[in-house]
Amino acid sequence: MSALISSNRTRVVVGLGKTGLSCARYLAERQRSFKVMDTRENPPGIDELKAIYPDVPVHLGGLNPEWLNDADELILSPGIALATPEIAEAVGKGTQAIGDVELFCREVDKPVVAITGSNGKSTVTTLLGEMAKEAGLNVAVGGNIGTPALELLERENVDLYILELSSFQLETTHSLRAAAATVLNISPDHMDRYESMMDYHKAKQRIYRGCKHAVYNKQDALTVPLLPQTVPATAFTSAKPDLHDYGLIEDKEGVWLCKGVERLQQAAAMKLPGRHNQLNALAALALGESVGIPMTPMLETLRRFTGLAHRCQWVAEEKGVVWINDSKATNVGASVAAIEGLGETLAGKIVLIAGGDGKGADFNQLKQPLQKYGRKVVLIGRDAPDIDAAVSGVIPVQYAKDLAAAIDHACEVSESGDAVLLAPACASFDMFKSFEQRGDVFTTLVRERLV
Ligand code: UMA
Ligand code: ADP
Repeated sequence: MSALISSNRTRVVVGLGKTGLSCARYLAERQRSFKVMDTRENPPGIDELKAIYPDVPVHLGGLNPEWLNDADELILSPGIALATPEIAEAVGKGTQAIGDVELFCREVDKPVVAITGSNGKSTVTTLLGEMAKEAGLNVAVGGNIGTPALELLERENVDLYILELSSFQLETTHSLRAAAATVLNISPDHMDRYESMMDYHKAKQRIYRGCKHAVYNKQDALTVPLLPQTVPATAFTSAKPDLHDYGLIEDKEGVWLCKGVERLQQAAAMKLPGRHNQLNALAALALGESVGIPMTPMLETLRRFTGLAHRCQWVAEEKGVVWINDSKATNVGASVAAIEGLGETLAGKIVLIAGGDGKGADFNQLKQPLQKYGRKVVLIGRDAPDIDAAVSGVIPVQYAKDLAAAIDHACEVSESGDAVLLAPACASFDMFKSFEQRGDVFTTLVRERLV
């Protein structure tokens, strides 16, 4: 342990979740001294820290202002806001606040693609990772998606790093300098942590700092990089693209993913459903191209990638009806995005399976998209009557006693060209352990029903 006090610099790792533990490991392996603190009495990483580094000073159950103020550097976990009074005070006195991604950036020596946005981050991050693999690259994918960035540095012979970054992580990252960076879209999120949309926007924009190539959403002004014009940038759009941008062109054969006037592939060849996923695909193509991934393997990946589990995930197709699992739609906004995104792309209509624990939500926002794109709503779960009350004036509604009965009913009423969409607009806890279990049950039952 004496090796851990070989540096005079005083560091405090704040937070002992996944991120804090990855920082502790990283620092210890490099013989850099540090202390650890967490406001929780029993943070998730404590047993492992004690087992591997028993001599590291640890403060639990609150923040220790003395340690914070005496430190040269605070390494903040994303769950700790910079605005926390004790942190802000220390920073005001000259202590530097960084995060795990900053430590990663200081050491990484291969290109990094950085992806943020309010929605679609995990989808684009995973898709681009698959494209890079298909092209034969040794790719390391992590960040907010689950594997802390510093753990990726332990992998050998990596050609390309792909990081999903949250606004929380971007706040404490100063030296990103990504080979390619994108903000996919911006809509209100985490407003409990930000004073205004402007602050949230400012945090997201940090992803572009020092980047070699920016990719942005032409239809979302907040994603446009606030950078000098000399930095190369590519836009994506659901409209017809300009010469060097990515977009969609519709002709009598259908919708095409395009670069400028070049038709790359029909959108219908993708398994990822919905207009929002076509935008995600265009963003991934633009990012991939800017770091030299050839087009052929990228398009090949688009044809087979079925998406992440529980997020508008393609489950099956039979008799012209496609079955989609969007169990992650645990609130009204997510269901609306799925109904609109899918609805625009269908020849037929949507049979929506919804209901569960509504958390007191107002379901009226479902009315308009259901009126436009819906064939029928099949309701399950505790708060089914609340959804019924909101939408029954615009669309036929059927109650089902459980998910299996809902699937049976959806099977009977759907027609060729339709989609049956599980996007419950509710949490799952009245009937299931989690949204993941709800989605798994749906997938299993649908596949059994259709074979
Ligand atoms: N916490 C305390 N006291 C502390 C430290 C944390 O109460 O001293 C709380 C936080 O407020 C939070 C929880 O503990 O509610 C976890 O925080 P953490 O910073 O320890 O989180 P990690 O386990 O390190 O996981 C983090 C990301 N979590 C958050 O940003 C809250 C994970 O994203 C990420 O996968 C992981 O690092 C690896 O990079 C999760 C997430 O929900 C999935 N992200 C948000 C989102 O996607 O919307 C931003
Ligand atoms: P994130 O990692 O940003 O939470 P995910 O890829 O996990 O994003 O998708 C979460 C939800 O957001 C999905 O249920 C999906 O319906 C919706 N979504 C995905 N991509 C987009 C997009 N480009 N625009 C709007 N909504 C999206």
